[in-house]
Amino acid sequence: MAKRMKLNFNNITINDKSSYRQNYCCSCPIVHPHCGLLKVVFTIFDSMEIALPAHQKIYFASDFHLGVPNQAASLDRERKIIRWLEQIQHDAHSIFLMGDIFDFWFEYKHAIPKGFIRFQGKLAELRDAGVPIYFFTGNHDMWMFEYFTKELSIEIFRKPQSVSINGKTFLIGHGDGLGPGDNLYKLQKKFFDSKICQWLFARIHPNLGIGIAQYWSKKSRIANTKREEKFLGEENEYLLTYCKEQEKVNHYDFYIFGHRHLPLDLKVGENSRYINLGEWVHFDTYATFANGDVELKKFEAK
Ligand SMILES: [Mn+2]
Repeated sequence: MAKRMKLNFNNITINDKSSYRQNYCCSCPIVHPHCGLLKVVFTIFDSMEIALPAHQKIYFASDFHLGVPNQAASLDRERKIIRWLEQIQHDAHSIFLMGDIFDFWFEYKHAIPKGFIRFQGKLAELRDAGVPIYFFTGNHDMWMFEYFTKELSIEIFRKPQSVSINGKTFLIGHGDGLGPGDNLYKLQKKFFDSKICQWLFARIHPNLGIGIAQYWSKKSRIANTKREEKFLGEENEYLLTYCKEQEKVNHYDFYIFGHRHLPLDLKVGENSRYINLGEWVHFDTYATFANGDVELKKFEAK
């Protein structure tokens, strides 16, 4: 039985399962009875329930990539994000920040990286005003540990989460490492996620460690892409493939992910949609949930 834990947020219950459970498509856990191949393993995700009052909205955004391509451009983007937070705070029931918020982040035992102070201040103000903020780690900021939770009372999630809002079901997460292929990345993620890797990185002096990380960061896709990402077609959008596979096992009304850097609103099944949040370097897109529906929007759309 899952242990139910009441958090200090209004109208929100989090099912705190002590371990990850896995669900198989039939009784044999390893080999598929029809094709003989290793079976796809589906995860039953930890779940959260939210009761959303009629006059409020839930906001979702991801991939701010604060820090790239340089300090001046990042600061402009940070100010834009603050304008967005100021605009939404009057009706925000809660805010889901869904990964790659920072292009690089590492918490040392007694120090955090310089910068992004306006953004952190704004998050503090929202939290102090009672707005719940949920922070999902992305592949660029997976090294967030306890600081945001201790300093800002912001819950950190490292894996996709199943959320029920007024009876609608959501699967939400950053989106990295899901779907077919990209095995090298999945292996890398396991390594970077490991305690030993994090312990070793923390032993490097920050002048060097953060310097190396920023060098790598500047080589990333988003720091070097002059134009936005393009739609690859339904067959080649791996997160859509993931949603369709997941839908065979567990139905969700909405799948909300980031990571793809392309705002998308695609049909997964008859009553199921996949929404990608885009990013804030080219698109400035975010999603809202209100009145039983998810809408993808652009901030300061011309
Ligand atoms: Mn990203």
